Amino acid sequence: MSKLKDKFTGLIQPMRDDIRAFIKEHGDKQVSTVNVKQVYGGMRGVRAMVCDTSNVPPDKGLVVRGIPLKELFDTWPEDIFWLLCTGELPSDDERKDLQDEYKKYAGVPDYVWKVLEAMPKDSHPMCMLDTAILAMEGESKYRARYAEGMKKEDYWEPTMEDCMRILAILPELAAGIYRLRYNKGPRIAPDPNLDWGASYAQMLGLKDPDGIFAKLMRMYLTLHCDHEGGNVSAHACHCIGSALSDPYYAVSGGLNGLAGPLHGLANQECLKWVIEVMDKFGGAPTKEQLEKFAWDTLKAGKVVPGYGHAVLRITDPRFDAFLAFGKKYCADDPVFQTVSNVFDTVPGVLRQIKKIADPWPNVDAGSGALLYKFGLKEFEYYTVLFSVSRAMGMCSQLIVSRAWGEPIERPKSSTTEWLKKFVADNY
Ligand code: CMX
Repeated sequence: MSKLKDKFTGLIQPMRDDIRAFIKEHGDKQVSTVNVKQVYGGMRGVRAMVCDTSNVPPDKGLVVRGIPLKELFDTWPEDIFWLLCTGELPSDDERKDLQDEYKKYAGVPDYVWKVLEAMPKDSHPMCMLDTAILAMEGESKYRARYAEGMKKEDYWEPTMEDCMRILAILPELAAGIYRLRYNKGPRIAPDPNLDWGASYAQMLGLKDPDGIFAKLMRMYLTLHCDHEGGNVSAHACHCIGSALSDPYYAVSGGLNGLAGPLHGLANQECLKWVIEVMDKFGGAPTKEQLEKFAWDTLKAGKVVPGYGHAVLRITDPRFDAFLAFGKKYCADDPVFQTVSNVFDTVPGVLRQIKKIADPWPNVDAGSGALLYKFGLKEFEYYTVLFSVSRAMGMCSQLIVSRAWGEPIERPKSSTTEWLKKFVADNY
């Protein structure tokens, strides 16, 4: 048994007992109310689901299992997955065991490459990634065990096994998609001596003589790991998983949500916006030029990508981490300087628009400039990097929900007619 499985096994019964006792004693206590605006407004702020892997206080940003993200900036992604699942950071020994598990589960099957090679040459890399994960569904241990009549208490175990397989192949799969989609030459085989993040960096095949890109990749994969349960991708994955669809279905489905421009795709849109403004003004623009470009974007009815958030009301700490990394390693780079100047300018513009609840940068505002600097210039690929990391959050959330026995998700919808009648009858 892997050390992660072993550790998690010990956590399950206390977690089940705790949740069951809590529901039994306090099940009828009210935690949230819902008004008409929220019903029509994407359920914003409605507390109606559980996620114990992380939470996002609006004034703090991501907190992973009680640890604020700013204390985790230098943590390796392997440690983050362990933390998400167990609530504790691993020892060196435990991290090594998890890395060995990834190696055990590694290896993208040939048929997956054939599926990807058969897709149209201009397929979006997110569509390729999600298709590839779905194509592997036949491997699901969860589905096989369910068909054999596995007991409900055991659901988490093959869920974890499927998740380990998905996480183990993701860097190789994502790097292979990069090389195939952008004609970068043959795929690069994984180096078994490298960690999860460095191995992904190496398989992308970009020049990295000083190992700084590998460092960036580790940080990138750490920062994007999870963002509580209600965001589109986590929620989609969770909802699919609640029907007991296996993790291949659920993670692929969740990542389809990440591919939306209001969510994970904003990182491709963001750097595009920065490059457009630089092209327009022939280099790093002045503050006045940036302000005008932001206003022009807004007047054209478009969003300024990378700014605003459904939950956060501060500068995203993930943005802070990228900004600090950029200041350390690429302070002279004009694209990075522009990103930094956008940060000094755009919030002042967005603050003047009353309806915008959060004028501050989110995670997507800073990462692209750094990737660009290290030669990863294909914007459309950026959400794939986000996905490799976010799969850790999705997988850990699936494992935890299966472990405590969360039921199928089924909120009640209403027709507009019903809502109008309800208001007329009751107010
Ligand atoms: N530029 C222009 N308008 C913005 C804006 C921005 N950056 N942020 C919010 N608004 C607008 C909304 O579009 C909305 O307008 P309408 O009422 O006309 O539809 C209004 O302000 C109110 O929105 P809000 O309550 O502040 O924000 P929401 O919770 O509705 O939406 C988000 C949040 C992220 C979708 C929105 O801020 C946005 O579109 N930002 C730009 C895209 C982006 O960066 N997305 C990535 C988010 C991080 C992630 O999930 O990966």
